[in-house]
Amino acid sequence: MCVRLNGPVPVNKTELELERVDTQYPEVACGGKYSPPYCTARHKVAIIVPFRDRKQHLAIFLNHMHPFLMKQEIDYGIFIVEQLGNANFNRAKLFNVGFLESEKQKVGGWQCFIFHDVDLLPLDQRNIYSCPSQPRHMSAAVDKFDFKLPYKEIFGGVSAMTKEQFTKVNGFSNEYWGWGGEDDDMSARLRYLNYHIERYNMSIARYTMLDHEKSKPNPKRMSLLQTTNLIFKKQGLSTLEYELVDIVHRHLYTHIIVNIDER
Ligand code: NGS
Repeated sequence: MCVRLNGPVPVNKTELELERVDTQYPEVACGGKYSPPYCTARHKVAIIVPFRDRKQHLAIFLNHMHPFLMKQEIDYGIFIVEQLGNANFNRAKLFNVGFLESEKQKVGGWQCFIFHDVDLLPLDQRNIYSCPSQPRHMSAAVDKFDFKLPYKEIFGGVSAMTKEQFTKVNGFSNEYWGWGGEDDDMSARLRYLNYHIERYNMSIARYTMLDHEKSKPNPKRMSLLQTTNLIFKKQGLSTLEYELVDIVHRHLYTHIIVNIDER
């Protein structure tokens, strides 16, 4: 590490135009990639962000994340995975798509994956975007929850896994359509393989959440969670199906656009 990282970082939540933000940060290479010029980065990190209909959030997110990550001197790329159509949103399946597609890019070789909601912004520069030896739940202290951990097993919001950890648990489940449960399913997958979830200290793992309407909860989430231990090895990355519509290399992000069907 070449620079000293201080704690709190300012947040700009005012309305921003995505097209305008995309003209900022000349240090970032096409597709939202960055490598520190004067140090050899210890980590090669892909940030995977599921997305639909949140252009304003995306502008604020990119405007916050690039300067934040560049200061950490990591080698990183930001991948925005957009679900087309009006079917229920499937956050977990989009993570699986992002994992596979980011690997297929010309600049691949990611060892560490950060699975990131677009509406969460880290507030402390010491919250390093890397993957330790155990999976890390990054967004432990969110303002919406009064900066307290809602429950011990929570793995939602922002989480980090190595390529090996993610592959061993067979990625996320593809079956969670609508809000809730998919992160608990991943938490259970990790538990079944004897991983334990790590967290930074609550004074570091601080995030602010952007305002949005509550999404439609998935009525099947509790029953799906009952089956995780029986099916996780057979259902996940290994059974992922999607139609890749386009990949666009924008300045501040790689835009992966997909159709996924709810069956
Ligand atoms: C739990 C959900 C998780 C979710 C967490 C926090 O109840 O998927 O709330 O949600 N689990 C179930 O519904 C089974 S939040 O308010 O941050 O959107 O991550």
